Amino acid sequence: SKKPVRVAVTGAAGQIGYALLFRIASGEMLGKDQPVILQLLEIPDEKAQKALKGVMMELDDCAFPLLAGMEAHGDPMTAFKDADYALLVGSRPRGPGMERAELLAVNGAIFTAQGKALNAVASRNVKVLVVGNPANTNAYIAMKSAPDLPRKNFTAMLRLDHNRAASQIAAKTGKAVADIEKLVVWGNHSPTMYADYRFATIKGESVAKMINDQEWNANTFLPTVGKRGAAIIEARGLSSAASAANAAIDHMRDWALGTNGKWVTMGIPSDGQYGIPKDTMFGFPVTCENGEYKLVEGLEIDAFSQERINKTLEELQGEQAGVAHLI
Ligand code: NAX
Repeated sequence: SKKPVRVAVTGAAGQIGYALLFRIASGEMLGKDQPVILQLLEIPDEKAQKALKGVMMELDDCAFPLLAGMEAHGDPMTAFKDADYALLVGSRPRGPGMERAELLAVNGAIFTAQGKALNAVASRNVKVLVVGNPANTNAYIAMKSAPDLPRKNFTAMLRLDHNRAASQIAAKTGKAVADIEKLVVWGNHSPTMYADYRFATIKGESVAKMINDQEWNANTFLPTVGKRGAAIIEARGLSSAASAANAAIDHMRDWALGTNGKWVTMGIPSDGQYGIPKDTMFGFPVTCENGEYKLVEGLEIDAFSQERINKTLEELQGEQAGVAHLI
């Protein structure tokens, strides 16, 4: 049997944590033959630590055969020790009346500390996924705070946007969501993201030709995907949690186990492709193989797409400028 791998999860007592940990422990993320040790981080606050203990009691009560160990932590320096995977979910949500700059500053402090801790104690091959918002910029801060780790180890979650886009396309075309390939979401995990189905196919047929409605694309599809998070809050009274956890599982599983040539969307540090400045943590189409992602290069960018890409890039550059003093 395989040697257990160490999976660190932050914000482990939160909503997404509750939808995520049980699936990691049951083998849905890294495979049904891969034992895992969960290294769970919460803020040192007594209430959060107590809630975390409660979640761990429930994990115990599942008697998962693949759960080889479990630890509670209040400090990233111990939580990330030898971690092979790190899912950075915990962050400070925007409070009432909180300015964007303030949000960036408090999260900047969290992700510089966590980046430094990963740099100091994690496995040199650690695969990091940042879920906590603003996800792209938090991932950028963590990457910049971990100079001894390869840049490519740091990613941000765009997969929820990708899955949301796929689901909208399936509904529009009346086709099975499982048959959609070559979908891309460019840019920031925010309403400015650009979900792009120009290359997408369903059983080899062009989705763009099937839909053939630029008005729907610009005025229904993109706003629906972009504002889906707000629509969930409006309906549920709470932000997306199970779908976010599901996207995190999809992202990590595909990165670790491969996509068999299929495209998926990951937020990764740019190497300058598609005119995106180096190091910008940007949603791109990738394929994964042998534990590495590879950018899909050479796609044609038309005028409408360029305009959308510029807009989401501009937003990200604004966020990066807002945290420049931290890194
Ligand atoms: P919750 O508020 O339910 O849980 C967050 C947990 O993180 C809390 O238990 C809190 O104590 C903990 N935490 C805060 N700071 C921490 C730190 N420095 N170290 C360790 N733990 C810390 O939020 P939840 O609904 O679980 O959402 C978590 C994050 O995901 C939020 O930032 C949210 O905005 C973000 N999301 C990102 C998505 C994406 O697609 N990238 C989609 C869903 C979600 O909105």
